[in-house]
Amino acid sequence: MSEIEVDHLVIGAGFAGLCAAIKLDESGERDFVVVEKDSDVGGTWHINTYPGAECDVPSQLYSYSFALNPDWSKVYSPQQEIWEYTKRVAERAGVLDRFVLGTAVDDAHWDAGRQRWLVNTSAVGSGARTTYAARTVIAGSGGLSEPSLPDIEGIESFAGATFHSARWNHDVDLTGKRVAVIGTGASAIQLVPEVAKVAGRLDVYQRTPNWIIPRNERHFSTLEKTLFRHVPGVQRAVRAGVYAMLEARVPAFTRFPRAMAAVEAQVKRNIAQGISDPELRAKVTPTYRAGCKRILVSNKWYPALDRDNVELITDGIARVTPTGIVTADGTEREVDVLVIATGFHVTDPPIAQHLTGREGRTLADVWAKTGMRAYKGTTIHGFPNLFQLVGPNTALGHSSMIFIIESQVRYVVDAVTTMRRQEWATVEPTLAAQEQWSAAVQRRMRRTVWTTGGCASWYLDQFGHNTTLWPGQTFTFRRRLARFDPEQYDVTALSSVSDDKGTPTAKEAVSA
Ligand code: N01
Repeated sequence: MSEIEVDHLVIGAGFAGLCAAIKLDESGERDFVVVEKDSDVGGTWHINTYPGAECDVPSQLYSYSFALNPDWSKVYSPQQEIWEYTKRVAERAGVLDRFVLGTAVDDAHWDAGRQRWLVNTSAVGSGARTTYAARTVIAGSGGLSEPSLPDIEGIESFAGATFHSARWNHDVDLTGKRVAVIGTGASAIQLVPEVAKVAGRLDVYQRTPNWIIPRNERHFSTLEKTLFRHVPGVQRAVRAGVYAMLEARVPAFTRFPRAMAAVEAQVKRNIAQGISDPELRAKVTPTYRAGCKRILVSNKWYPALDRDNVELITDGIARVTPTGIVTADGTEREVDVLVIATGFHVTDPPIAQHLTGREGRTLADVWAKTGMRAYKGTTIHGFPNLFQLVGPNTALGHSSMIFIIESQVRYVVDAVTTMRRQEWATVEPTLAAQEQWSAAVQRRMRRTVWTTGGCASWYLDQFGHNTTLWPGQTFTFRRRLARFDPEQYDVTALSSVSDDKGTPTAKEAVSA
């Protein structure tokens, strides 16, 4: 197995990994590789190709601040456009020569003697293995990358086609078929209206209804796009307006959940407009406070449920048989295709099983005991020189994750350039710093709608703590991460032990 020394190894080529690569490069930190198991850049926007996949954050904000796109076709961009945008940004930035696509990170462990992460990778398909010895690892593998499959009796016995929303099988023609969709979250509400148009019959299995607000759906006019492209400041002003509008909603989530009553009234109007049957209206009306689970955005979901070929089933699923689904009341509905839209492993990210820190324990082991914890959502005690993008308590339910990613990447780049300047080999947050940060975040959770709203959600971990979301405005997060703060870290100087084994640099190896 070959070994390559690099300064930085980035895991994942989605929005987070790509941002890290671009900003490392701009800062002069050019000796890095980005290892991505998928065959292209784009992360979730390359992988999620289910029909109807679109962003539910307005396009003007769902882009990098350093790469505005005047050509978005619509207020909410479709998946293909966002994926093409990430490709374009990567090409223009000139960083693709250091991307190792189609290669999975098998495991990574901290080698204290060499003061490096040893990262074992294997090429998808050929299985060819390469080890990278990296000073830092920047994990951008995403919180929504590993499908969570439901533990339903008999599901593996189903004889028809079955696939997860995030692994859509385009070879299966749904025209005229009997299709079942399990789950009614953000992915399901986008794909169900599209599948309903072609399926013979569509059974939608709902465990809990969501609050779904209407969306301002429209295409940008040629005049708007011309202004965005040619008149300085126009697009930035629109973006700032969208940002301010979304941030204005934060207090209702974090401090005044009762204000969500206004959202609930708006959703009820949306339901009344979309659904004629009172019984069906009752089934889709949630009984918990809006915002407790992610508020969804759609004009198509309720009308889709109202179609004659669609049935919303709210009896729990008892088991799956080779030919269909049996609900708790004993009814069996036969289906040809089973679509699993049950979300992702969020509070137990699989990448954590593959990272072994200073004390020989995996991050998954550490987090199994404490829940996910990281200093500023980014660095982790016991895991020197590891930077986690979209780490604990950095996700958002109200705005664009790209703002958070850029904030974290600034912090990481400041950290690695400080390390180089100060000739530090390692930085690791103190346990006290990490604990204080986590405790402060959890204190802020107490009044939030995610804690008080009366729902079970994937934001919460096995201890009932919300270790997923940032409980505040995004500009507060950015301010807290404005500069790397070595006073909260244990640092070690570059060791006298040379680890330069004359192995090729990242750029030489990738282009070889
Ligand atoms: O997943 P989800 P998703 N039996 O976890 C149900 C992002 N996203 O893929 O609510 C039966 O939201 C579960 O029911 P319940 C976005 O951040 C963004 O839809 O737990 N049902 C729920 O209905 C989003 O939040 C966009 O009771 C089971 C559904 O499955 C995140 O991805 C678009 C079950 C899972 O919903 C995840 O969305 C799409 C079981 N055993 C997604 N287990 C954008 O537009 C789970 N469910 C940016």
